[in-house]
Amino acid sequence: MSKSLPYSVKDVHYDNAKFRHRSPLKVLSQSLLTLNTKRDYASCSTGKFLILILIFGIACLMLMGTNDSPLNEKGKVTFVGGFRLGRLLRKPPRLPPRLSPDDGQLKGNTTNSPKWAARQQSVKEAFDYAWSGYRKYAMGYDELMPISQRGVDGLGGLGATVVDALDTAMIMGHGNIVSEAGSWVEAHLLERISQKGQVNLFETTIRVLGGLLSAYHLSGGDHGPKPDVYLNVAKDLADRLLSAFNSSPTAVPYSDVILRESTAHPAPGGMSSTAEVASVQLEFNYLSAVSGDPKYSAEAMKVLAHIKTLPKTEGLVPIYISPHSGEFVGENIRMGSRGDSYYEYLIKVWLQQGGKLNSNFTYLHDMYTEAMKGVRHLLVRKSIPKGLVFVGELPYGSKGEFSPKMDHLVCFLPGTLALGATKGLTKEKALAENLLSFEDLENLKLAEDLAKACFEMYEVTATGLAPEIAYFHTEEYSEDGLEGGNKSSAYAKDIIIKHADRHNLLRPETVESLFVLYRITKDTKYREQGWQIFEAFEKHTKVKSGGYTSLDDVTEVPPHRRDKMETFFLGETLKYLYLLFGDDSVIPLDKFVFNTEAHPLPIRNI
Ligand code: DMJ
Repeated sequence: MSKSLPYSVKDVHYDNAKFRHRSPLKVLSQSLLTLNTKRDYASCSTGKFLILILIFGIACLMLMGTNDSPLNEKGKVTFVGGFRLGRLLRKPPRLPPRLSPDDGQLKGNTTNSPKWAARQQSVKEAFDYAWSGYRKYAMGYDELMPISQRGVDGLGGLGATVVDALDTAMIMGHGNIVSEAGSWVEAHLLERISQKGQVNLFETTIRVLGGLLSAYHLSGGDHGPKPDVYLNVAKDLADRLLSAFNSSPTAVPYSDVILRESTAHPAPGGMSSTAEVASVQLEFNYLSAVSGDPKYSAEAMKVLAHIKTLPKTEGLVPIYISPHSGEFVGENIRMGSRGDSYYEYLIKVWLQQGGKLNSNFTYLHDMYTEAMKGVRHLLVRKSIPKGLVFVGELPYGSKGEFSPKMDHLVCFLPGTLALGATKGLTKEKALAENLLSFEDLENLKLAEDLAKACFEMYEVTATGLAPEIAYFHTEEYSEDGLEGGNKSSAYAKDIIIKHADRHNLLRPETVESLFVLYRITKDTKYREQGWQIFEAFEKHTKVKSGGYTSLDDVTEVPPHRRDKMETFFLGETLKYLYLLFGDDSVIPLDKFVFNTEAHPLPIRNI
C-alpha cells in the first residue's frame, strides 16, 4: 500500500481517537467495580438500586447526547437540550494520530509507474513555481498579479492563496511551503479576521474555512504550527460568518459578512445565489464534528432542510434565492455559475454523513437523484454534426427556450455524477458487489459523455485550453466564424466560442472530473487528457518572473494574458492534477469528500 501522502490518511474515521467520546457508563461501572469502598456500597441493596437509577439516568443523557443528526425526519433541527447535555459529558475532541512528513515510509509510491510518477513530479514543481511567485511578490495578499508582480486583495484580504494552497502543499509533501504558509496563518490570520471588512460568506467558507479545516485534518504538525492553531482560527472565522445566518429573517443566509463587526447584509439587489447558500454545509458540519459545538452544522443544515420544502422543476432550482422571503427568485436554471455546487453538495453532504439510505440525511440523496433525472430530461442535448453530449441552460424555466450554453464551471458535473453513482468505489468493485442502480448506471454513462465534451472544449482551441463558456451547435442554434482555432479538432464545428467568452481563469473543473473518473473507471485516457491539459497550462500560462496567469483569449497563439493567478489554481487545479497522476490510496474517494474548493474532509464513519 502506498504511503505517498505525507500526512495522515488513516485518520479518516470519526470513530478514531479524535472523535471518541468518554463513556460515562463505562467509567462509572469501572470505578464502582474497582474501588473497595464502592464495592461495599454496591453490596447493599439500597446502594444497588441507587446505582441502577444513576446508570439509567446517565444512559438516557448519553442517548440524547449522541444524536448524530441535526435534523429529524421532518427536516427540523433537533440540536437542543439533549444534545447540549450530551456535550457536557464528552471529552473535548482529541487531535488525530499524525504521520511525520519526514518519515521515510511516506515517500514510497509502489503502484504508480515511473511515467506517471515523473508526471506527478512535474505538477509538484509547477506548484512550487506558482507558490514561489506568489511568495515573492504577493505574500499575504489574496492573489498574485504575476505580470505586474504584485499582490491584490480580491477576496477580502485574508491571504486566500496562503490558505487555499496549504493542504495542497501537505498532500504533495512540500514541507517548506507548509512551514511558510502555516507560519503565516499562525502569525497573521486571526488578526486579519478581526480587522477586515466585507467578505462573501461562500467564498470565505469554501476557500479559507475549508482550507483551514483540511489543513487541521491533514497536518502532521512537523512543519508549520500545531494543528489546533488551524482549528482555532477556523472557529473564530466561522463564529463571525455565522452572522450571515443569524441576521437573516429566514433560513437562507445573507451573502456578505463584515468580519470585524460580526454583522451581515444581503448582496446588492437583495438576492443570494442558490449555489452559495447551499455550499457551506460540508465545512460547517466538519467544524461542528471536530469542535464539539453543533451550532455551525445546525445553521448550515437549516438551509438544505428549507430548500427541501421549496417547489422545484424536476428537482432543478433557480439560481437565485431571497433571504427575505426564503423563496427562489426568477426561473433561470443552470448547472453553471450560481447553480453548480448546490447539486454537488446535495450528494457530498449525504456522503459526508455516512452515505446511508434510511438516515436523517436521505432527503439529500433523494433531492440529488431527482435533480439528476431532471438534468438528463431537461438539460442534456447532443451537438451537431459530431454528437457531443453537453448540458445546456433554461434561462426562462422549463417552459422557455433551451440555451445550448455551457460554462466551464459545469465540468464539475462529470466528477460529481461518477462519485454519486459508485459512492467513491471503483466501478469494477461497485459492479461486482451489485451496488449500482439503474439511475447510477445512467449517471455514470452521462458522466463519461460529459467529460468528453469538457475535454473537447480544451482540444478545440489553438492553445489547448478551454474558454470560460462554450456554445454547442444544434438544429436550433448555429453561428459561423466562432471556432476555437484548432483546425484538426474533430469537434471544430460542434463548439462555438463567442468573443466575450474566450478567457481562461486556470479553472479546475475539468481536471477535477478527470481525476474522479480515473479513480472510478481506471481508464488511463483520463490521465492522458489531464496531462495534455497540464502541458497546455505550462506552455501558455507560466510567467517567466514567477507564477501562472489567466488568459484573455484561448483561441489565439500566443494568447493575450490577463494579470491574475486565481487562488484555486493552487488549491484545486494543481491538486487534482497531482492526485490524478498519483497513487489511488492517497485521499481515497470512499473516505473523503472534497469541498467545492478541493479541500478534502473526512467522511463520517457511522
Ligand atoms: C471554485 O472557487 C469553486 O470550485 C466554486 O465552486 C466555483 N468554481 C471555482 C473555481 O472555478
